[in-house]
Amino acid sequence: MLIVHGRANSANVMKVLWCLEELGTPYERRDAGMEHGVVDTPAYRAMNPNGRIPTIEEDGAVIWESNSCMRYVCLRAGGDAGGLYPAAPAKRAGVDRWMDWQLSTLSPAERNLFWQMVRTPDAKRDMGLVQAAVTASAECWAILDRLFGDGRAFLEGDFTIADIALGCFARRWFGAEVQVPGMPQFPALAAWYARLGERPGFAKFVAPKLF
Ligand SMILES: N[C@@H](CCC(=O)N[C@@H](CS)C(=O)NCC(=O)O)C(=O)O
Repeated sequence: MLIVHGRANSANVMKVLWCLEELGTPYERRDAGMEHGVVDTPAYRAMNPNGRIPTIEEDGAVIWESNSCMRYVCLRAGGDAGGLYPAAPAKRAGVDRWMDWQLSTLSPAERNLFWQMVRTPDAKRDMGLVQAAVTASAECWAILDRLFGDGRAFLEGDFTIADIALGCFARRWFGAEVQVPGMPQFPALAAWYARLGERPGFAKFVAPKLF
């Protein structure tokens, strides 16, 4: 049985759960992280020396980094995982680049919007950090808004794990929980986000209230 370690309200865990749902893969999820602890235990650190979530394990194999977890889940499904992870080199690289971009560019830019608005008590919120994160992440989302301006349905045409990786973070841009005055509108991006909302995996794991 494939085991997913990580609390379900983590964006990076959501990616893996949504991906598993798309594939219909059976798994067991075990809470870890924040109020659940676990991540600092020697047993967990032996699996994942970063003490971060998610970590997945199966038959002695251990994988961490959420995007690598999604790739593993797709590869074990075989073929192109029903289109989620295309096999043709140029198509696969197209998917991979958006997943790398989410990690390297989008996440550092958007982090303080989520953390300040959702995880920081009102009295301690630093609106300077919030505004800086809105500006930085809007530059990233504007890139995708322009991309979707050509009428494509998903990042690389058909739905892939790149849409899952970015969709979990788009939740942290469009969600009512993070709205602040002055956030730019991105109509083409919003239309893509609405399409993601039609997928059962999004509805089940990503749509619930952020906390
Ligand atoms: N780049 C890593 C980031 C992992 C990460 O930072 N996860 C957060 C949750 S989204 C975490 O472990 N937070 C500490 C905790 O929950 O205790 C990945 O994509 O898996």
